[in-house]
Order: sequence, then C-alpha cells, then structure tokens
Amino acid sequence: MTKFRTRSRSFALLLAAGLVTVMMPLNAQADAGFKRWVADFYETAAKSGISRSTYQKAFAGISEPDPEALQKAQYQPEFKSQIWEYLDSRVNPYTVQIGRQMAARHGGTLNAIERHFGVDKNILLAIWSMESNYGAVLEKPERLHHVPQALATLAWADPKRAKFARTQLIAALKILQAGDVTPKQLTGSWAGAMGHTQFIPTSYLLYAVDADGNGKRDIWHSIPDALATSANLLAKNGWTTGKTWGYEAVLPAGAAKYEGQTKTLAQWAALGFVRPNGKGFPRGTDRASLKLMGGSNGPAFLMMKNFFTIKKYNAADSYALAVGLLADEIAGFGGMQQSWPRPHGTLDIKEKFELQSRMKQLGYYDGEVDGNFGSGSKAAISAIQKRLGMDQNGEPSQSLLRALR
Ligand SMILES: [Ca+2]
Repeated sequence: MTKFRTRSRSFALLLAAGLVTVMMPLNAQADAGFKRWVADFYETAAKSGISRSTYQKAFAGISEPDPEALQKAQYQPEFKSQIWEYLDSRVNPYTVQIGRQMAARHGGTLNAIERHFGVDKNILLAIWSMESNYGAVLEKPERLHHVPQALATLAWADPKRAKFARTQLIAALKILQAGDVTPKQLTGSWAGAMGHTQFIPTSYLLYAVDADGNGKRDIWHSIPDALATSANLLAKNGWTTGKTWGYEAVLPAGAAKYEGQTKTLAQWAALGFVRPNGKGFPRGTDRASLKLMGGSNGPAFLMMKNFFTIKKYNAADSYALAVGLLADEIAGFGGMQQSWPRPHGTLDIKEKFELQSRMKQLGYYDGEVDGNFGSGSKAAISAIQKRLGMDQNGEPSQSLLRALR
C-alpha cells in the first residue's frame, strides 16, 4: 500500500510538472512503474487460480499504461446534467427509430429470449441502446480498450478505483482463462465495460449466457448472447414478468412531501395521483415509490419493482427511467405526456430535432440530425443568428426555431 502511494504521488508530480496531456508520449518512468505493477500483480492473480500462461497472454505486448484510462484516473469532472438533458440524449426520435429497426431485425431472437427469461424485449432493446448505441460503439476500434491493460492502469494509478480495478482485472483474467474470448477480443471501455451490453467482468462471470449455442459466451460479437446476458441479469435480480417499470403521474398540489415513500397504487390514487392520459392505475396491491426526478415542478413517477431491478444494471435513477421510457416508446406506448421544467425559451427534444432538420434544409448544417448540439450545430446556429441580426451565442432556442419556421 505504501509502495502504491509513493508511486501514485510521484506520478501525480510528474503530471503536474509536465502536464503531460495524452498528446505526448507517456513518460518512460511511468511505463517502467506500470510494467513493475503488472509483474508484481501476477502473485495476486495466481492466488485466484490464474495460470502464468493466461497472465502472459493477457499482457503480451503491453508495455505501457492505457492513455485514456490514465487520463480518467487523474481527472474526472463531476458532470451533472439536468434530468431532461440526460434523457434528451438517450430517449429521442433516433434511438426510438433504431430500436424499432432492431426489434424487426432481431425479432426471433428477442422473442425467444423474452419467452425463456420472462423479461420484456423492449427493455432489452432500450438497455442495448443505452449501453452501446445498439452495438455501434463496438464498430469503432479506435475507441475500444484492451480490458486487462485498462484495468491494470486504473489499479496502478487511480487510488479511488484501485480496489474495483483489481477485482475486475482478476475477473477479466478468469474470462480469458475459460476460453470464451482470445486476449485480442477482450475489449471494452476504459473502465472495463465489455461488449454490446457493457458488462464489467464480474457481472459477466455471474450472468453471461451462450444463447446461440456455439459454446462461447460472446457478448462482443453475438447479439443473442449479449441480449440473453442482460435478460439473465434482470431475471436473476427479481424482474417480474408482465409488469411495467412504473407510471408517469400528475403530482397533486401539496403531495411533494410524499417523495420517496412507497404505497400501493390504490393508496396513491386515493391521495389524488392520476395518470396524465386520464387513465386510472391498475387495481391490485402493487406497490410503487414516488420519485420527483425533475423537482416538485416536474412530472411525478410511481416506480414499481421492475424499476429497481433495472437499477441493478446501473444504480442511477436517471438510467433506469431512461430505459423504461425508451422501452415504452420502442413498444409504441408513447412517451412522456408532461413537460420537464426546462428553463424558459429552451427546446425540448422534438424541437431540437426539428431545429436541426430545418438548419439542414436551409443548408446551414450538414451533420447528423440527432438532437445533439455539438460544434457543427453551434456553428450553424451562430451563422443563422448573424444572418438574422440576433445575438450570436450558438445556443438553440425557441426564438431561433420560430424564426426558421
Ligand atoms: Ca455464443
């Protein structure tokens, strides 16, 4: 432990002195420290049954830390977006449309998995979208990391994540040793999330399934394996077949004080909660917890047991809500009916799509219509604002959309 701290501190100094962004080749001294860590860690891995041959294969040709994992180890901004901004980037016309295409393309697989595990196929599609953009991230090899290298980097350089990374590294080595993948195929995010459904190695060991029957649990290349693995995780964590994740509700005046409480749907109805479409809640004794995810001026949600099962995948409420809403939209049940309390003059996700399409039609913008306002969209907005004599702040707004209509 002392050794680790010393190395970590000297590396921090190095970084502070150089700074030494990822653009520069990594310092030879750091590489030597990393290599020493990898050599030393074998003893720990061996205690978990990892053979020398597996270990050598896992780290063959790896002589330096993973640059991106190293950068994240040093600095991770605490980025907190509003719930509606988070949902806009995940539940939108694009993710719904691709979800429906995937539902059609993989219908047989999805139906078989739904029957076998009792988990709603639309939830599986939504998770697939959230985790890897329906596998699109796996098609960008430059964004994939070698999992043992990335985890060893975190274990070596990131005191906050060292324990997690050591545990995950051992699990990754076990996956390799079991022969499900070759060392080259053991790819993932900088933090070790792998394949179509972004399982970390310990979750893979618990839940991975060979659904296509080729003898390998391949969540990297087999869509049936990946989707069945997600279904298995949800099934083993209490997914209730045939039930929804929750209901959008209208918050009655003065009822914000019940936030976080759990009652039966009948009790919520008795307190004045209604669904925005006017329909009643199903009768019965199902219990639900009140969540006010956009504050007391936003819509209310009555979350059922399956919402909390989705959180076994990712513990954030915002994640589980996005999965639930996207699944409903893919299934054709429609989206949210109420609006989030967005700042005055800003656009909702449908309006963001409309603004981008209009800018494209007018020839100001040639990027994707995806609701995502990156540098291309901002430059286009500034150009239009200049043309119209508006303030050139590059921000999408209601006034700009009105001007283009
Ligand atoms: Ca398989």
